[in-house]
Amino acid sequence: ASTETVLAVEGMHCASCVGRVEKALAAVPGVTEASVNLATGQARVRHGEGVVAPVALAAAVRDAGFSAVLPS
Ligand code: 9UX
Repeated sequence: ASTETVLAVEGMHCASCVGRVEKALAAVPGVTEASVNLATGQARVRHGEGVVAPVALAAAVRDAGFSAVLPS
């Protein structure tokens, strides 16, 4: 089964930022789809259930140069 994790991304200012975050998230093993909304800062990440640790997604976003907050 697959599930979705939603992160709040801070620090994006243009479409290019969105592309960088989407690419970083999509590169995390187990992720099948990542879409980022620039206006809301919301990143929706589709991945296998139990396959991806949410902290790994946040780490990927941070490695790409942005801030990420996981849902509480
Ligand atoms: Mo756009 Mo983002 O010019 O880090 S790429 S602001």
